[in-house]
Amino acid sequence: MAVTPTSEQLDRLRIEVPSWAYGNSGTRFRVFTTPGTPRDPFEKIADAAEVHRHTGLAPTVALHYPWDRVDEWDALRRHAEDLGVALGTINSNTFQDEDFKFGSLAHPDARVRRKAVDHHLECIEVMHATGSRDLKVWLADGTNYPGQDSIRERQDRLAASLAEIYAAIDEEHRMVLEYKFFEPAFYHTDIPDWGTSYVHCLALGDRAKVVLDTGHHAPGTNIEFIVAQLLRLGKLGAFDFNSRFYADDDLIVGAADPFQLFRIVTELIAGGGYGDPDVQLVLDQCHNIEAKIPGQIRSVLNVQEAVAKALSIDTEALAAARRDCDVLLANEILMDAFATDVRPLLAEHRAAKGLPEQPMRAFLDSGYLERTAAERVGGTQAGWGA
Ligand code: LRH
Ligand code: MN
Ligand code: MN
Repeated sequence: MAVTPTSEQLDRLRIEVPSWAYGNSGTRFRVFTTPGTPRDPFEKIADAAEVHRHTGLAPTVALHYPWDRVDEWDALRRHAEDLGVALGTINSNTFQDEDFKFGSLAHPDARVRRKAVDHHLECIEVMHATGSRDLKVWLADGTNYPGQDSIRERQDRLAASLAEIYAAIDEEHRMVLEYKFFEPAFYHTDIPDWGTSYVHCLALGDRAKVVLDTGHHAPGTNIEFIVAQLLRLGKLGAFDFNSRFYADDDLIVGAADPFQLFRIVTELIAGGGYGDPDVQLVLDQCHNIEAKIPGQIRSVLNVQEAVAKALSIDTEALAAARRDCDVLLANEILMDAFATDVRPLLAEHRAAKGLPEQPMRAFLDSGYLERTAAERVGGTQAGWGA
């Protein structure tokens, strides 16, 4: 039988939402626009604040630089605070500049590497102004054809570039390094897997940690194993949550495979990462065809449901079944928790905190979408294809 999570356990959930989820996005075929799309970072923050207002789960917003660039960072920071949220992770961007066609931090030309390192130094300046803790580095670096460049030399250049950036972050900052096994490079990428990210982080120091984006693995990869291992090693810095059917689809987390999400958060909890501010849970998604704020609300609620189910595992009974090597019982205990309908419990939990029991309904009834659609004309793209 499953157990009931306490409200103190449920209260430990914090999810960071990405500014780029509120902008228009699409595939390489077309970007469809949505009425009321934010026209600048201030409006993106306002939209993100709606997610937190209705769910109480999303107190910080990740920025992508220079997709999000403002003249007055202080003003953006105050704007966020006035709306009850804070600015979070700063994501660097080394994939949309003409100079980065053949790579950035691993590029064969020292001039280009200098430019890529300088971009990160600029991101660190932004972090000072926004009060952010984490610098998230994801690189599009890699090659398309065997022989195109030396895999080994690219690793050495990458290590040197990362070391220079790491030396520039403050004591209270962290560098979180994301891996991805393909795209936009298709033969090899320079940080394809958690192991490669891990060896670079290990060389850099304690404040360098691995980012696990759930859409960045080969099909069939056991992601919860990676979660368990990185937690064991003290090197899991953050998640980028999304779901995928085929490639890096960036769909709503928990939409494609809710059982996988449950297994991932089960390992997160078991490994002591749940509620630990050093393991940041971030969404990295695009809402190409669905409404964006509701898409984000659905996402954080999906994570909350998965967490509540994982907290419903009878851990004592599970430990006993494992000791007895009772395979079927251990599996049944886990599946009991997964099969539990946690929605009534979560509605009660929200009501007790003065939040709407049904956040999605409350948001749709608030008139925010209609208001912003009337007020905002000419919303911007998230950055993809911009
Ligand atoms: C790359 C990625 C990375 C980027 C984001 C927009 O696929 O996951 O995290 O910063 O998408
Ligand atoms: Mn990502
Ligand atoms: Mn991605």
